[in-house]
Amino acid sequence: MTWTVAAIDLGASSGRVLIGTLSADGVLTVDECSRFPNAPVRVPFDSGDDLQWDVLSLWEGIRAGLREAARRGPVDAVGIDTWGVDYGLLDADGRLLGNPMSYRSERTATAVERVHSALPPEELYALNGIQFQPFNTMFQLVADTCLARDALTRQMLLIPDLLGYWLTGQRICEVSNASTTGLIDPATRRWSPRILTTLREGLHADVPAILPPLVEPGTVVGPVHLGSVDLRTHTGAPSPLIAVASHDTASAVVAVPATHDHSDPGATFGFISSGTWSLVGVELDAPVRTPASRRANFTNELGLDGTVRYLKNITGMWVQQECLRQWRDEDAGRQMPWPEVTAETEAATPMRTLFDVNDPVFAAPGVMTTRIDEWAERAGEPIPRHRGEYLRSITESLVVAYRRALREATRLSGSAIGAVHVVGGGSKNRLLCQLTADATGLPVVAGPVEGTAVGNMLVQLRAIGALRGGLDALRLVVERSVETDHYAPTPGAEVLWDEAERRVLNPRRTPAA
Ligand code: LFR
Repeated sequence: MTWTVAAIDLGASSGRVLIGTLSADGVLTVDECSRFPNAPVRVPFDSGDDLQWDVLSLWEGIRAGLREAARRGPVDAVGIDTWGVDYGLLDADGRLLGNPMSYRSERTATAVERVHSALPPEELYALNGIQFQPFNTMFQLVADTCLARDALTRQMLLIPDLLGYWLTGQRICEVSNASTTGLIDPATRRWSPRILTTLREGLHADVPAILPPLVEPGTVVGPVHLGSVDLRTHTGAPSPLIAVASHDTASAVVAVPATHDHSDPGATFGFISSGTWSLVGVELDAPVRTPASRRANFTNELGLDGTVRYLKNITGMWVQQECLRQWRDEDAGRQMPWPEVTAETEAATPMRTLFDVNDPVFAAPGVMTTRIDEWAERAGEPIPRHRGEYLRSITESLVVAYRRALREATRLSGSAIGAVHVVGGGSKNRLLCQLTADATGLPVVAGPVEGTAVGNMLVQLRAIGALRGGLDALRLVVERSVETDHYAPTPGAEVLWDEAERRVLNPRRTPAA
């Protein structure tokens, strides 16, 4: 028998509904059913502006996508994955109190200070193992306690769980995404009592009162109600919503086709989930919460089946996406086509300008070329002269960050990496993958490009009994189903990247404060 599941997969720049069909011989095929745009929207208030998510247009996109899925045939299950950390607040009737804020909204500076004065960063990291990011949910929630809507708030739902509530009426909090809140103890996979008490008693932020019950990925949430359209399984029952590994990165890591492709059997795999962000790290059985890990800003997010995703957030394709947006605006709406982006990147002089992609100056939306120029000027790097040089510099600077993160992940976790798997959009970027192999001296396996959706589907398929086994069994399905591209490191290339890393880490001139 064949099984069909629908994955709702929302990223920071677009949302999709995809259909996955598992054939009788265990091969998964993925078809896009619908795609809709997503971007944080700048909205003014009395003394400034916020970046908010247009969650209602996402909801419309999801409903239209599911209707299309139902039109194509039976749907045995539905699952949702999205970016992490952000949430909606509900009142006592379950009504959404406003658009969810985007993690790119700069509104947490005071909240970070307040949290850190109650729980110093070292103590916090020893409890939650989560890298410091000013947008971690805990800081956003503390910032929200100063707003008028706080008085009305009865519940917090992370984005996938909010959409899941709208589809099923059930309120839960799936644990892989909950780990991005900074409120979870990654060893117990439960809310951290110490953190919650400190927020409530030390900061008068009654966060514990608004948290829904935690569930592990694979939990059946409830039947999906779509209003006028019936979503039905092959047996005619209402299609269930499955809580998948709802943090997009967690789903992407499920879909890494790593089972037996390492030359060294003692080695694990490194992963790069490459999209708007690049999430770079290794999969572990237990969290690493050492002081060295905190200083390197590594995070212990939770994965499927008790795993820990030990990784670092790297500003990924974001800088390039913002440059392309900027050039489109400057060119009266003309979008630079992909073949042109690739050709100009490949033609530009290698290693001309390098910068630290993780510098917070690149976090907010806006004109990136000026920020790259300023960074380069401060660091004594040449300023890019044309688009190709900007694009090349972004790609190579990303590779420097990948190499560094993979080396740190190995050192800090004590694991050896046999191969690096690139999943997501970046897996189609040949230059990025080859340079990653060169810079790390490791073989790179690229694909699936639909990593997040594939991981989402695999967890659904296992939950409804269409697949059995652990992560290895799920990853075997990916190996069988997806063609991957393989890149071998160019002999001797690694040393060039030693110098590249030095230029980024120790620029000739000290950047201005
Ligand atoms: C990737 C991602 C990252 C998270 C960032 C913000 O899409 O989910 O893992 O740190 O978005 O939520």
